[in-house]
Amino acid sequence: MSAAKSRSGFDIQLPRSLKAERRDDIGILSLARPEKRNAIDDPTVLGIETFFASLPEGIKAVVVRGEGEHFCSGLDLGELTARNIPQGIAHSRNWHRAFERIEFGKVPVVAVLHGAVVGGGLEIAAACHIRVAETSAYYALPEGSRGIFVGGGGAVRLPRLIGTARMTDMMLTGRTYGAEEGQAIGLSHYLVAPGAGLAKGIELAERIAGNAPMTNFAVMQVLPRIAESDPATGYLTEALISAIAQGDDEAKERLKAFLEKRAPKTLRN
Ligand code: 1HE
Repeated sequence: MSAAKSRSGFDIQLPRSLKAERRDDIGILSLARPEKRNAIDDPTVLGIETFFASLPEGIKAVVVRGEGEHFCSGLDLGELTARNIPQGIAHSRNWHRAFERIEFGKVPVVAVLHGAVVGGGLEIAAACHIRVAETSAYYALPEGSRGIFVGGGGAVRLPRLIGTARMTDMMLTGRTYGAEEGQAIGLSHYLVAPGAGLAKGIELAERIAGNAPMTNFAVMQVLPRIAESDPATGYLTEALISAIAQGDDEAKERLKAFLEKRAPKTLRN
């Protein structure tokens, strides 16, 4: 374990496989085990949970990236053989807890993807709110060929992103998607040149950080729940959260700024 505070601005202990860095109100979490292609072992999962559970005040968005040639090769397969069934269930539940901290944590998270985004790596990416892919990125679910199944929330999140049929194909046939195909089917939101992902991720995180906090809260916490509700519950919840958001002082100031021509117009960017 290494203390992260003095160098990075984060007062937490992280395993060596993770590095945290603060750039003003943006946190950057790097998967930092490139010699194992950022394979995720138990300390890394716990470290991800700790990082997102203990984000300091003032961090308004986070970027997750991988060091080396690949974003993440998924579960550390070396650990797998040692587990029995109850331990396997507990292990999967650890991943669920950690990635829940990403999806329903304090701030929006931008994933910057390159190289292999496979297995558990794709599951982390799916838990993030925005995905930026470099053209080197490719996506796979090798669980099928390894005789196992996804265990990091992929069975819930990936069908919502790309559909059950595509996920079935990836798992049964080992089909991979390249970066352009991934962009076309909705795995990534943005596609950028090799090496340009981090800058794009930070640019997007800064934009997110500039939103009213209530808007980010509503988009992260309420929108996914509305999307999963029956329409009547969804409309009611939407009415409630939109009234709460617009009642906040920040919203009032932003609307006033627009009416007084002090705020930017909504132009094509
Ligand atoms: C690993 C892992 C790993 C690399 N666990 N050690 N994931 C997979 O099935 C993908 C497995 N990995 C690969 O297919 C390849 O490593 C890559 C395509 C990602 C990269 O290839 P390459 O040629 O750049 O690297 P490499 O030579 O294969 O790997 C370098 C080292 O990393 C090597 O160890 P070394 O001691 O021989 O140097 C590899 O063994 C090691 N390594 N990937 C352990 N994943 C919650 S459930 C989630 C379930 C899953 O994620 S299943 C999918 C697992």
